[in-house]
Amino acid sequence: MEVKIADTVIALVKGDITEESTDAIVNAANSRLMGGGGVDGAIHRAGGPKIMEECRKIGGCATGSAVITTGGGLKAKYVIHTVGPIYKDGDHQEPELLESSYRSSLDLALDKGLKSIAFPSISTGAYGYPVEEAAGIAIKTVLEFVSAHKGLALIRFVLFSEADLKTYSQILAKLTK
Ligand code: AR6
Repeated sequence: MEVKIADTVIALVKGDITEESTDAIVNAANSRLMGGGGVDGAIHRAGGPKIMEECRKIGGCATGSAVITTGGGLKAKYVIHTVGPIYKDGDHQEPELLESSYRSSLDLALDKGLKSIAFPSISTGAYGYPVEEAAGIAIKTVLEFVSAHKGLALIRFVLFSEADLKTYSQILAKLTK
C-alpha cells in the first residue's frame, strides 16, 4: 500500500529491511548500541563489523533519540539507530518515547539531506509494544512530519509479517481517508 502526502510517498511493504536500498534504514537498537537480536542482529549481520565499530565510538543512545552510522556493506548508505521504549503498561511515557524515536530518526534523515528512509516496526518485538498501538503512533508521527517538512521523497515501513503489514495498512488507510 502507498499514499502520497505533499511531496512524500509513504509506502508499506512486507520484507527484510536489511535488503532495502533507501538512503537510510532505521535500526531498532538498544541504548548501549551493542547489537542484539531481531532487526538489530539482522542489520549488524548483513552490514558487517564497520557499523558496530562506529556504534562503539558513538557510545550509546538514549531512549527516544537517534544516531547515525554508515551502512557498512548494506545497500543503504546509512543506518539510523534509534531506541524505542520497552513497553510496561502504557503509563510510563511509552507513547511519547515511541513518537520521539520516529521523529528523531526523521529529523536526522532530513538534517543529512537524505531523500529516502525505511523503518521497521520499532519496539513491537523484544520490547513488547502492542503492535496496533505502536502502528498508530508510527503512522501518525510520519503523517505529521511530512505535512510539516519538505525534503523526504520516500518513507517506507518494512514489516516483517503479513499480520503487521495488515495492521499498519488499516491504520494508514484510516488516517488518510
Ligand atoms: N526486517 C524487518 N523487520 C524485522 C527484521 C528484519 N530483518 N527482523 C525483525 N524484524 P525487534 P524492538 C521485526 O525485537 O522490539 C534487539 O535485541 C520484528 O518482527 O527487532 O524495538 C535490540 O538490540 C518486529 O516486528 O525490536 C534491542 O535490545 C520489529 O522488527 C531490542 O531488540 C521490531 O522487533 C529492541 O526491541
